[in-house]
Amino acid sequence: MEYFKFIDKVKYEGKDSKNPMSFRYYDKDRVIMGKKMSEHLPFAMAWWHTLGACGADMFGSGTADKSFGSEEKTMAHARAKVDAGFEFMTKLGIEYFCFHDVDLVPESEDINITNKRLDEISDYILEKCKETGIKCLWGTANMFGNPKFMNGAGSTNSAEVYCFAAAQIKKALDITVKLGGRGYVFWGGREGYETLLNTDVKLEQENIARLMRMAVDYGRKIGFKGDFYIEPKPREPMKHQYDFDAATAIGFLRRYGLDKDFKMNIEANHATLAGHTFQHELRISAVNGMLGSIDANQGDTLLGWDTDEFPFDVYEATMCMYEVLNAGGLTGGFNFDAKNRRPSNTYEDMFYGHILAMDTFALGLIKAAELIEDGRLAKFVKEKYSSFNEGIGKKIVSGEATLEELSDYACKVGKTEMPMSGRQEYLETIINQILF
Ligand code: XLS
Ligand code: NI
Ligand code: NI
Repeated sequence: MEYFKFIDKVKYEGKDSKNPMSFRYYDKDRVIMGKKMSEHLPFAMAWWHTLGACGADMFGSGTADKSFGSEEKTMAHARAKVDAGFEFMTKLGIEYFCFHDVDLVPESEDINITNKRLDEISDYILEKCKETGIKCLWGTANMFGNPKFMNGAGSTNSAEVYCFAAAQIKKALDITVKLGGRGYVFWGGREGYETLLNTDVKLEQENIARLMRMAVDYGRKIGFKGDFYIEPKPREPMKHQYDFDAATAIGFLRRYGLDKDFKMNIEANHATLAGHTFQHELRISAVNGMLGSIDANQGDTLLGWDTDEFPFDVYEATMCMYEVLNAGGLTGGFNFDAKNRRPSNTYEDMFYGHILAMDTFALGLIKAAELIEDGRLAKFVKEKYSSFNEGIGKKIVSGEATLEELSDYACKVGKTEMPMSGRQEYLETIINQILF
């Protein structure tokens, strides 16, 4: 069955095209800095938003119909979602997808039944992958939706619930490996607390680390060669989440010796919820050698929650791609963890959302490459720190200097000059000049 009859294939038509079902900037074979756009930008569809989210919010039920012609919460519906999803990705030229276990099949109260369903659907997905060349970017286990995870999964107070979390991770890893996934994500939505009055933070964090360690051991045992990711987010649903931001998550991974197997999956909207820019989170991950993958969405500065909008801010996308190019690319990809606004409730809107996002990142890539080729930004930064290239600066950087020595140096100089100007406004002018 064909679900999206109104479009055969979304094609690149160039920046002046007025055809809403076309790309203005995403030209997959265009070569930028020696690599095809499609290689720079491994885009992924998020199973949960695109095939599952109907626009329900706290005040009203869904507006979009995602039944795909079958009865919801049945295996027939699960299969219809696979069909619709692969048709959708093929028509857009999206080569990857991301999933939670429970996005794929209706969850039963008995985990054995759910697992059987997962085996069945993943066989079907694997067939589709072979047929189309579409691949899995990453998988994950939803350990936040089911009521039993009310106190967390790795951080739960119930050892039995902890075992159910382990069972879900094991199965989600099996499927990720089966589908050739590049990565496996931990997003700890309930791994945190509402109040410290009832929380043993030390035990909870240690237990989360133990669960991650077991996941790594099992994953490597079954031949998973990809990266494990933590997707930091400061809050929502919990008041405080342990993986607050990249710096916190990286510190945690190092503390528990997990840093060799894990990288960051940075989501734009989570960065801003943490009071950072998207670029900040990417840079912190990159300088620690842990920039793995990206959840490419956008928040709303006027709203304090994870709105998961399709990204349209070219400035943000440019700075993101600037970080990614400077880091030498991603081992993961760009997952559109984004959903249509509630009133955008048609199949066409699903396409428009992804076209918008793909074009935004394509344009960001083009502009970031121009910034790098232009070279003024990098040159300025180099110059700004040039005092560390020689003399006492060089000695500091090499680690040879002592505090006494530096003190003697300062006392000898007596009075220092002001450091070189930061020139922010001049640099921002360069960005505008390249962008427009
Ligand atoms: C929620 C998260 C979630 C993860 C996967 O805020 O972004 O969707 O990406 O569990
Ligand atoms: Ni996400
Ligand atoms: Ni999110």
